[in-house]
Amino acid sequence: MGHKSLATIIALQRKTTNIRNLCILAHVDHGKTTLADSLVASNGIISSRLAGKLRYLDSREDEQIRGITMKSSAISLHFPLGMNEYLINLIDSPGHVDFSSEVSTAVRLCDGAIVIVDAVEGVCPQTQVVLRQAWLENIRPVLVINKIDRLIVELKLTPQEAYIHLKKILEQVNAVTGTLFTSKVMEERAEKESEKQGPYENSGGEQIYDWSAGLEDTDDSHLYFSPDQGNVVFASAIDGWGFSIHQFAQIYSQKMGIRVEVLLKTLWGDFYLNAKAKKIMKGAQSKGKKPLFVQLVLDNLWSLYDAIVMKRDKEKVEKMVASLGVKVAARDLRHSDPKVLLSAVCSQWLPVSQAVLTMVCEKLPSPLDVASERVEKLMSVGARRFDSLPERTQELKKAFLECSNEDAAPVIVFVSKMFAVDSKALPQNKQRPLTQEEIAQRRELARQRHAERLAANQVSENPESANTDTDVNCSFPKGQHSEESKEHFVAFARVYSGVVRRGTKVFVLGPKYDPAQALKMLPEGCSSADALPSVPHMSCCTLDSLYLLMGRELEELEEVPSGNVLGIGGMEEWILKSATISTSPACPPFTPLNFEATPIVRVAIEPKHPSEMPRLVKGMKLLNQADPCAEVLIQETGEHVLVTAGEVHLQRCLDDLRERFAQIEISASKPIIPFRETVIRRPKVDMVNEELGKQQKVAVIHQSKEEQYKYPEGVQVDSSGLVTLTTPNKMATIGVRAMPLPEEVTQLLEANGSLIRTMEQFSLSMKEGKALEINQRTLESIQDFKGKLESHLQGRKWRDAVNRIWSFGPRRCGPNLLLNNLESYQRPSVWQCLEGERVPGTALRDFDNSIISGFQLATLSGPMCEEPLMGVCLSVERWDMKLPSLGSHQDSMDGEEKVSDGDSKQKAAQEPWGAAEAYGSHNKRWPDVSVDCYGPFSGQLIAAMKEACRHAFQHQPQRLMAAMYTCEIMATAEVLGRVYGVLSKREGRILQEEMKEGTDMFIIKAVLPVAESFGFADEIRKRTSGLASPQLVFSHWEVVSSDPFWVPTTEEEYLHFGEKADSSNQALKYMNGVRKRKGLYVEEKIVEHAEKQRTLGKNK
Ligand SMILES: Nc1nc2c(ncn2[C@@H]2O[C@H](COP(=O)(O)OP(=O)(O)OP(=O)(O)O)[C@@H](O)[C@H]2O)c(=O)[nH]1
Ligand SMILES: [Mg+2]
Repeated sequence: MGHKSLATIIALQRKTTNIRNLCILAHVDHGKTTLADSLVASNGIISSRLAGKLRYLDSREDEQIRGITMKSSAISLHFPLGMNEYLINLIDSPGHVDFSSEVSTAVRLCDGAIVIVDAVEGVCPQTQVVLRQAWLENIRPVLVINKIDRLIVELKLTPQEAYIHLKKILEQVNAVTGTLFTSKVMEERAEKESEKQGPYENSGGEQIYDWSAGLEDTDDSHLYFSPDQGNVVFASAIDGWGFSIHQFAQIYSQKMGIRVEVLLKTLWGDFYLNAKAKKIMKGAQSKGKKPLFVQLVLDNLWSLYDAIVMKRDKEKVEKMVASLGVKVAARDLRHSDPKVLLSAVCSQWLPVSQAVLTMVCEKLPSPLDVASERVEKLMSVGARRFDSLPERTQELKKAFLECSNEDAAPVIVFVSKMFAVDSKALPQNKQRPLTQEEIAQRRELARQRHAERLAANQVSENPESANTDTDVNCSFPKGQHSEESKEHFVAFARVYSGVVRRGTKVFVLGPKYDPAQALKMLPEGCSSADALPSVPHMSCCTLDSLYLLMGRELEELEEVPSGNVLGIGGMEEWILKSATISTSPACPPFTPLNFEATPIVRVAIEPKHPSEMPRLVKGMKLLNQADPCAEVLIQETGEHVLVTAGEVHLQRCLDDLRERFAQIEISASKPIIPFRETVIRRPKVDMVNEELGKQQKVAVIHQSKEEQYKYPEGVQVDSSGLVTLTTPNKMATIGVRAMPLPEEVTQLLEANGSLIRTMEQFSLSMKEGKALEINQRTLESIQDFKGKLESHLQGRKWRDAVNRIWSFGPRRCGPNLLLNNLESYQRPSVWQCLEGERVPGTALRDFDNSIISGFQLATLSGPMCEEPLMGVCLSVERWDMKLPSLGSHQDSMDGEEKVSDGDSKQKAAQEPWGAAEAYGSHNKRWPDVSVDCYGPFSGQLIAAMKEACRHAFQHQPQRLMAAMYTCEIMATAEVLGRVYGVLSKREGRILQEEMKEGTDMFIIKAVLPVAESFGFADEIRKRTSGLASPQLVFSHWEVVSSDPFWVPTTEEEYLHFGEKADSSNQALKYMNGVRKRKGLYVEEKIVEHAEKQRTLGKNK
């Protein structure tokens, strides 16, 4: 990068109104990096001939080889427009689903986005996702419809057809925006409503609300993409052209003498030119006329392509070139590839960078235009609301809005990710081109040395040695080599307020930092330079290097004013993945990034040579830091596990580990596929779909009698499925029954994990005697959640179940329920927080917690293959306790007598021996009871509860649940059959198939088990010669229909499957796979009557 342009950029960084921070978002392969190339070329960083081919921002080798972007990277460009100069901080993001976390990190730092849509493929799944992400972050999008050349060359549409096609694409995009907008208005309205309700509730005032209100009086016209609004550009990034209708309006207003404003309104839409009347009229479609857009814009483009690419009509081309007034080099005219000529003409006539950057500068907001709504959203974490933050924190909102460059303004920086760079790439280690004086100086030095050497050797030679240049190179400071292998991390960040300078001391605030807590601990008016007491999630450090991000290169900077994107070096010790940096301790941590992808693919990693383990561990740590989405953990088995978002992401992480972070040979296990275990209702039909009639039932009963055998001593199962178990010391007996939960309930539980966790925290704090404050909005969602649960848990079996919930599991927030169906035991409900009057410290029956712990353990790993349970309800129907002191009393104690009322503990708290009175029917002191909570007995109870749950589970028909991906595949009719073939081979299921309008493509929506997905994308690509490439996104858990424990019992089944029934059983295969991996016992059929195969002819 030349010094001049660096100086320009540094100067522009201070003109906040002229800064645009934006990212390019799109579905995979819609041309983001290609477009970025054209924009980069406009600054002379790469040659315009190479633009579109180089993919400059794809700086990694694997990105170039695979042709997809994997990391988002930033570059700063300057752009003169009229009297103004603009600074564009551009971030290119990946489109592949596996890397959607990189998109989140990019979107957070921007104020606007260029959304690209492929003119042929239209709106694709990732397009919707990125539009949603832009929406969630409150950033404004503009649209580029790219690859229009494909409509001409590939689809061979006429201009009229192309116009209709483009209109449809715009409608699709606007439909997505529309849905997002309506949902937001609804949400806001509901929020306002709830705020209003507060005082009304007390006054008892009745409110009638009009449900459609809010939508009508909110102006949404600026949200939609429309060429006449100036927020749409039509382009072909690869051929280097692009335009907005403004450009054509300008051209034709001069030619035809129509005012620009009129043309702007009519160039896009149902208008046509009445040549006779010299007027623009409405109703082109109904009158069968050519719309203006076709006549004035598309026709020209089409004839240009026709002349240059299709017909190669030299004369016509020359005429056109002359009439367009562009200059084309003679060698381009003669070039054998017509595309060269095409881009030479087009990039002068309608340069894409001009069109896109003009739109960006005019339509996207500068950092100063940040909406106050966005600031509040960024500042309030989790359930906390902006107005509940400390006052000093709220004051910082002003700093955000002002985005001031004054020295007095507090520095606020957000780091959205850390990325690794080679130490060679750092500017301080780079070989800087020498200035003239330095070269002269060095030459002089070398000459002197040379002369000295000559004198020493006393050999007379020509002093003008030819080697001076090499000497110059050699005289670089040594000592870089030792550092070379070290990884350097650069923080990808943006300044929201103040000026960041090198050497500034700052606070680094982790995502869990709480300003309210810190402000209480820290002295008033302290700064990061003072010696301060340690505050959780806060550390102090000095910023030692600041960089301008220039794609593959970094330029060192002294200071960065607010509103700019920057890189910060030397932060690896303070920041893991993301952080907030500020000079004020009142600054809240920014809301966490919205990650769309769930990391689901896990592999265990080992070094090839065991001695290299420490390097692997170190390498994995680095990888964890360098990737926003990858997770690294050590499993209970001691394996080092890497969790990634998908196969491509996994591949990249492994490559990174091998070549960069660990630099050792590693071997990765096959992907570890997660499963869930569940129970279902007893099936009414057998495996051959025959109803289980009376006759066959005999066989089934026979079988279940055999099952009885499996239960160890002390476990009793009655015919209704109630499993009763007594602890080894015979002091407690527990009866548990397992039932399947309705599917909707499981989904509801899964979706509301964080609410359940809040409820759990509340119950915990109640137990400790304090009441945790939960804000109104969270309470409402809890109420809503409870209501939904009640509506799904209907029927005799579930009577009052919601109020009887004892706990959720595993980890106290999972998709399984523990119900308290004990007649005699009333415990505080899990919905405590909803109850008006709160009595902290309500006591529980002793050992209540042991029951919960047992349930947690049981749900964390089920009996089939030690995977977590899902969708199971365990209901406790018996819990008898015999206390040692009462050992002589043989009467069954059903709890009530002994532990009747809730205040036993309260009393116990007041007087140490009070507990005895609670057990007072015998008036005997039993001091050990409170102590015993920690003793071996609670352990026995936990174990008994766990066992009871497991047996109860096993008594029901058990099933595995598999994780499912959804995928959307676009394929042409010819390869459709092969796509189906691959899908059905891998147990996939087609959900939907439709034809994409205006093309010969089919869109297939399918679900596919994660377990079958490895190599799927590759296989599809190979089988269809690269025409179809699926994007796999985790969607849900699904019950695998086959029973892993199935053996033929009915006659029909014997008939169908034979005695051994050794045809493949999908569930059994999965289950045994997991068991084998975990080192559990696997019951496998050994070949029983093996016969040696003989080659009969020979032996006889
Ligand atoms: N015909 C045509 N092809 C294009 C155009 N723009 C890009 N391409 C091609 O589309 C392919 C993908 O382009 P990229 O720029 O890598 O796409 P991307 O959106 O950056 O892809 P990811 O970063 O992987 O999401 C490349 O082969 C380009 O040559 C265009 O305007 N017309
Ligand atoms: Mg790309």
